[in-house]
Amino acid sequence: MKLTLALSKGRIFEETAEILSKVGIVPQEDPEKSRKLIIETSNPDIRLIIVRASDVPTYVQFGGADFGVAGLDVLMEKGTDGLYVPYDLNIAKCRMSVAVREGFDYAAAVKQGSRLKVATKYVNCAREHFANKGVHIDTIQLYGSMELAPLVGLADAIVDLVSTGNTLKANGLVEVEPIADISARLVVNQASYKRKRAQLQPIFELLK
Ligand code: PRT
Ligand code: MG
Repeated sequence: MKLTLALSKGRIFEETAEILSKVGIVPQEDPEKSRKLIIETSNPDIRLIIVRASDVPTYVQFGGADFGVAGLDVLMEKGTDGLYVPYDLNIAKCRMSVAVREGFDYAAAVKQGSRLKVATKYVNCAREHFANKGVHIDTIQLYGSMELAPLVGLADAIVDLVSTGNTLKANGLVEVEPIADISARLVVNQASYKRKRAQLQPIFELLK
């Protein structure tokens, strides 16, 4: 039986491919160069599909892929219904944080009980984080370039991923509160896990 692994382009693909290649499973094309969405590997029983990072859980949940690699940020935001999430792969690490414009007194705003406008791709995570703090927020859903929102007055704060902090710095923003440590997780289709376990388990051991 052929196994299909769902990956997103960029850091998830690169870091997963690096692990796979150590055990001789080598992608036959580079998704940054090829337009192909289905990529065969040197192992005839394993193929890759290339999807948006936020679509990985959907493909796996509905059986478009047997397993996949998804950021914890995506899983926190969309939930893990219908997925088996066995391992932290410890790759694509970063943190989810609250950031504001330099000079914006976040602590004072929180203390005063001000209502904050928060721009983010992660509206569910943001709502939960601020609800736990007892801070009222209005969320503004964005799909990218969140760092811009406080600079043009769209929002008081953003909830975004930070790794080196260079993007925030380059845009005059500061990280004021960590929300969660993020890394990539293995996600598995529950039916595949039952039917193809003998084939999947050795690959899990390698990835782990
Ligand atoms: O691009 P697309 O909308 O399809 O999806 P995506 O942007 O979520 O995909 P991608 O490939 O950028 O990220 C895939 C996964 O990598 C995310 O879901 C995270 O789990 C993980 N990851 C790890 C990161 C980062 N580190 C990261 N730094 N994802 C995004 N970033 C971005 C961040 O959003 C910010 O814009 O990088 C910028 C900050 O980086 P620094 O180093 O300047 O702090
Ligand atoms: Mg991206």
